[in-house]
Amino acid sequence: FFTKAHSPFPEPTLDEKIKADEFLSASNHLAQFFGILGTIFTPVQSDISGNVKKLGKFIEENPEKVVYVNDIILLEAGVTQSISIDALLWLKRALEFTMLFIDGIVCDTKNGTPNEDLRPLCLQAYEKTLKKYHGWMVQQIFNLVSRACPSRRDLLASLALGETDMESVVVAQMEEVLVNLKKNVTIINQLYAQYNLDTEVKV
Ligand code: EIS
Repeated sequence: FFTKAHSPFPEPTLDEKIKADEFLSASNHLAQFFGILGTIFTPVQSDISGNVKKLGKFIEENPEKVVYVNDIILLEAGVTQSISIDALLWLKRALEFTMLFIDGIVCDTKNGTPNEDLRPLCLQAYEKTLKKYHGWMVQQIFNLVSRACPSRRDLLASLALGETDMESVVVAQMEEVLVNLKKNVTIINQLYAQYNLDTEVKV
């Protein structure tokens, strides 16, 4: 699932630009990660693919103006209630959550302390990323949904798409994905900070 052949997150250019089409296909691919976790996570998958669709539409409607994710922000920074700025912000937050969750799995594995119960990692990632943007209601839903978090063994098996004895391969692929994913998220965070586009509004 995490293999390189599948849409990887783009390596940013030297001047810190992120190829938009590659970023969106990689994000869409990662959205499917939640589908693999089980049907209860389908709303998460739809939320992320919804963000990706809106951004894809913006790119289609602005041919030649958007090559990089950076272009979307530059074009829309001054627009009040820009759909694209909102979609990218939520997409970035979902990626940040997923990134920390996967990073936790990789780190625990490397430290020789893998834990079958992944819920603590899930909750830690949540505390650090999405929680403050969620109102009481959504926090409760998250809490409930996180109980369906698969075990480490089941997760790694699902991500190996049924192949057995692939645990170390999958973890290595996760580590590989994290490299550019982190770079992409960092750049988007910098741009949102620079243009003062981040918001604390809760859903
Ligand atoms: C954003 O979503 C949209 O993404 C954005 C725009 O519409 C914006 C509004 O300004 O809202 O509310 C979303 C938020 N997204 C905000 C949460 C979605 C997660 C789904 C929650 C589950 C709902 C289940 C409902 C079931 C009710 C059942 C009741 C039964 C009686 C290992 C486990 C971890 C899983 C969790 C991971 C979460 C990841 C990401 C979520 C991102 C988020 O917080 S826009 O859309 O701009 O494109 O229009």
